Amino acid sequence: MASRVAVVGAGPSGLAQLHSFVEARNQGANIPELVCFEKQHDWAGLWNYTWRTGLDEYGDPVHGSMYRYLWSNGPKECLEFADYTFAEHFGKAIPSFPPREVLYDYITGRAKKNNIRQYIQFATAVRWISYDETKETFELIVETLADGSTRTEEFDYVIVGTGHFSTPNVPSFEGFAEFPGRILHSHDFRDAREFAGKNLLIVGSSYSAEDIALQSKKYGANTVTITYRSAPMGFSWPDGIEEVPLLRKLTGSTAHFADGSSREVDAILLCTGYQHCLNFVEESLRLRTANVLYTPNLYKGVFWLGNPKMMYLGMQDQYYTFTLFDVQAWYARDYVLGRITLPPRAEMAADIDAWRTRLDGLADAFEEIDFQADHIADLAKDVDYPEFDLDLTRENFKKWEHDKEASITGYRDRGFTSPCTGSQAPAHHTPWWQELDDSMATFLR
Ligand code: FAD
Ligand code: NA7
Repeated sequence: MASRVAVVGAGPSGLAQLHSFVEARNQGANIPELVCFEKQHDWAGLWNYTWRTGLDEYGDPVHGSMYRYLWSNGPKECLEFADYTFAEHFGKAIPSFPPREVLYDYITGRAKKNNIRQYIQFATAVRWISYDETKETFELIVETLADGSTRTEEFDYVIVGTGHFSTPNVPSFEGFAEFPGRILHSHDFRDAREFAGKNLLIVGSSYSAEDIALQSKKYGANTVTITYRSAPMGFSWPDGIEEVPLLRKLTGSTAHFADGSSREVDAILLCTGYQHCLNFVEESLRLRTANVLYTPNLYKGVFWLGNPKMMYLGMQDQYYTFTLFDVQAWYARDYVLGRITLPPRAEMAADIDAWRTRLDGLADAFEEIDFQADHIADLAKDVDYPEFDLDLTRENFKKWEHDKEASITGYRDRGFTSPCTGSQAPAHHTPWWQELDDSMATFLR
């Protein structure tokens, strides 16, 4: 039985980890000492909105990448906690695509129910994680941000849940240095109203590009041009949004594209994704990966191959989010509690290889959804995470993909069936494309 477990980060992943241990304790298990370090002042990670950009009040990079008026981009019926349903939290059925504040309330609602806060040291950043081979323990150097004091603490296990959508990937293009308008990465995007009346250029063709393009138009941008590197998203965009091939260069405020076309733009938004930044982890324990559905070197997507007492949660690209973090947390917990024994290293390596080979062969989003659902099933079969209808979530995600093809401005008006309660979500009272108020009070009205 371990004596001390460090959880780094109190976002949805870290909270899932703490919650899983408390659930085991509620069922009579002895649990180790838990210490969660969270560098922000509050919990829920990215869902804890901040107006700040750049550096925070302590000179640290701001973690937050979420923006005002952000609504869930997938159905809530694909991320529902199996042991804490939306119906339980809100006391009634709610529509399928809640705004950020509603999901924040839901995530923190479960954490409050189990009094998780007691384990978290806020405004405390982990600066370095290393492993002492002789003592067989981890050493964490942590900093209390308020006074800059540091200390070293020892742990038997470390579970890192620090997210990977906070350190922007920022490419440069010819002419950027002379561009007369604002150039920013989606990490620093906060309020679409800033671009009302403007002609916006968006670089990228994934979730951020899609959502920020729509949102900017919704809140008054004059035109939005989306420039793609590999392929266009290909949705039926509303008037004023258009996709063009990759940006070649800027001359002044004129953007020139690979197909020879050009247009005048007032501001440029780089929706070019994020980097996994785990620079507080010593080299031999540090995950290095692109944003993929199955990372190298993590057995079951969780256990560091070189030392499985070092665990990572939520490091994959994500169709599934909270459900994935939950089953990963349950699995990590059961390993720490000695309920699960991991196979020898060669077997773990072969298992990772098999998943990654399958990943290489995936043809489309539908196969990717099944792949990540299978990852969840692979974990869930070994732990006592409460049952829910995983196959229904696959169907929900696939229907969602079709809904987006049918109407990119209307897909959030659809309702889905809960994999936990079987109940059908009601329609929102106002179509998303017309709804400018994203407050919880208005959403739940
Ligand atoms: P995070 O939420 O990033 O939390 C990590 C925590 O670790 C943070 O609180 C951070 O402060 C802390 N931390 C980091 N470094 C340290 C350190 N060194 N020491 C101490 N603490 C540290 N998912 C959905 O399901 N639906 C959506 O609609 C959706 N929209 C998204 C929109 C945007 C713009 C982005 C960027 C992501 C979105 N996501 C969405 C995905 C999101 O990644 C997950 O929902 C979820 O927030 C991931 O949880 P996490 O705990 O792994 O990471
Ligand atoms: P993603 O999903 O990692 O996508 C990054 C996009 O940026 C992708 O379309 C890339 O093009 C594009 N990209 C990256 N580098 C470049 C350069 N140099 N030039 C042009 N385009 C580039 O990140 P997102 O921010 O969209 O989504 C991450 C999370 O945030 C997600 O969970 C959302 O819910 C919110 P590619 O297609 O590879 O050619």
